[in-house]
Parts: sequence; structure tokens; C-alpha cells
Amino acid sequence: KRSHHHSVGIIGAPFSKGQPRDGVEKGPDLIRSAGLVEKLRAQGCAVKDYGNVTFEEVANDEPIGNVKRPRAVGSANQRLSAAVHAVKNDGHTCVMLGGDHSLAIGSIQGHAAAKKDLCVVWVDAHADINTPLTSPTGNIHGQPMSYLIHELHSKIPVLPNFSWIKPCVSAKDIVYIGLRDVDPEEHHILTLLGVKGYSMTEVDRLGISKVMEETCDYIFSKVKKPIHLSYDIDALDPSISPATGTPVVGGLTYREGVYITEHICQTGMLSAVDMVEVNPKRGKTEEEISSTVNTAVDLIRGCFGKLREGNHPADYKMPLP
Ligand code: B3U
Ligand code: MN
Ligand code: MN
Repeated sequence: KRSHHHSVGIIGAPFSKGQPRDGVEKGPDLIRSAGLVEKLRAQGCAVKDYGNVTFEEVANDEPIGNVKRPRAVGSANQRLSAAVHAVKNDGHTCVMLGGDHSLAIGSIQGHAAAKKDLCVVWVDAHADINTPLTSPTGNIHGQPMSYLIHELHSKIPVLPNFSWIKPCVSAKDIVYIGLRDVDPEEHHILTLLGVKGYSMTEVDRLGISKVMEETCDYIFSKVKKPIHLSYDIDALDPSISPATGTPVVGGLTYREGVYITEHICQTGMLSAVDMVEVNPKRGKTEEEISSTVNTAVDLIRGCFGKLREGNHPADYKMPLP
């Protein structure tokens, strides 16, 4: 066990056009309002809040095939990518607060621009690996991985405002955790590419501690690569985080969700985190909203050294009588 000094750079991405439901653009400010910065500082982190990325209005964003709002999503992610790149160049672990999961395109791209050879741990009920041609919905938040994986490059058609994207992760450097709603087309892609994944079935079979041990053995099997943790709040069970666009029953418990962050933290290799798909407008009560937002905050705290056993500063001195 080590006590580690974390330097965190926070960037908000209030963007919702990777999916059809309003409200997910409120995620960044809500997560901040729940005290994220103060809580990270109280646990010993140095924190710089870079504020929110601003996005351009895109007129006449007609679908391309069935892909919805390609120009807005492409442009937003290009801006986010530059912002994440800057946070990484300043030497911080980057925390990107979404927004919908299409933002992983820019977040991972910007991270990869600063750090060669990274790996991705994708915690989600969904695989988000549809290509524009396999997507049953046309929503880009169900597609981000397809644009980023080298092995899928030849399957991706040209889209407006997407030409800046360069595939930057190998299929073998990705691990999924929490899957339970995967389209047939996505299942075919995962099988074809041999992508490592722990669905809820494997979480049930092995337990979360074994899942995390195997995940880290797998991603670090050759060299220790920087980790990009892309955390969709819908990976957790809707009983804990109901305020999200596409809740799916049978998800991770709060304890399993936090355990993932504690384990990734203790590798010392966490380099960027996405916390996405918190949507207050999908909560039916204030309690549903606060439970979802507070869980997002606790997951981020777990990424930066908060332990459930308790913590104390390395230089702590007991008060003398
Ligand atoms: N796989 C479906 C549904 C979905 C993906 N991500 C979310 N929902 N949140 C799709 O639209 O690609
Ligand atoms: Mn997702
Ligand atoms: Mn999801």
C-alpha cells in the first residue's frame, strides 16, 4: 500500500449530441456541485479545474446514412481532444466529465496524442463499438470505440468533421468490464478482434477482485502502459445510478464499481479518466439524481487514492496533550 501524490486536471464537456436525450450536458456542473474538487483536495490531491470546453453550434447537421449529428459530434470531439492533450502536457492525470460517451473519441485521442501506447479499461453496460454501418440506432455514443481501434479502420466510412481522428489503440490493449447489453453486430466485432472482456457473467463467476487482478495481468503483460479508464455510469446497477440515458438492470454494485477504481489507482498507471452519461433529467426524484451524482464523485475519488479503510497524510502528527 502506498500513499501517492496525485495531480488532477479536470475538464468538463457539457455535450449531449452523441445520443437523443437532453440533460446529459448538465453532468459536468452537477458533478462539480457535489464537491468533486474540494473532496479530491481533502484527500491530498493537487487539483486544477480547466473549466468546460465550449462547443460550436453546427447548422444543417443532417444524418449521414443512419449516423446522427456527425458534424456536431466530430467538431466537439476535436475541441475536447485538444483540451485533453493540453491537460496531459501540463503533467496531470486528466478527468473528463461528460456529457455522453461519444466524448471518449476526443478524450482518448487527446490522451494518445500526449502518451504513446496506452491501454483502455472500458467500464460500461454497453460495448460502444458499433461502426457507423452496424449501428442499429445511429447514435454515436454507441460507436466511439470503432473510430479509435486500428483493426477497425478499414470498416469506417468517411464522415464530415471526423477526418482528424487517427486510430490510436490496438484491440489487444482494451478490456471491457460490466457488459450486459451488447448488439449482435458488436458481439461479432468483439469476437472477431478477440477483445478481452468481463461481462456481468464473468463478474458473477469470478468476483470483482479476480476480474481486476486478471485485467491488470492482461494489460501489463508486456510493458506497463498508461491506463485510460472510460467509466460509463450505466455500468452500475440502476438501483444506485438511475439518472442515466440507457439504464440496464443487473449491473455492478456500488462496492464493485468502487473496487474497480481502487484497484486501477494502486497500479500507479492511471493517466486519464472519463466519467460519462450522468443525466439528471432521467432521474425520477431528487434522491435518484443525488445518488447517481454522488456515486460518480465517489468513483472519481477512488481513482485518486481514497480508501474505504481510511487514509491519513504521510506527515500526520498526533496531537500531544
Ligand atoms: N448498442 C446500442 C445502445 C447503446 C449503446 N450505448 C448506449 N446505448 N448507452 C447503440 O445505440 O449502439
Ligand atoms: Mn457508454
Ligand atoms: Mn452504457
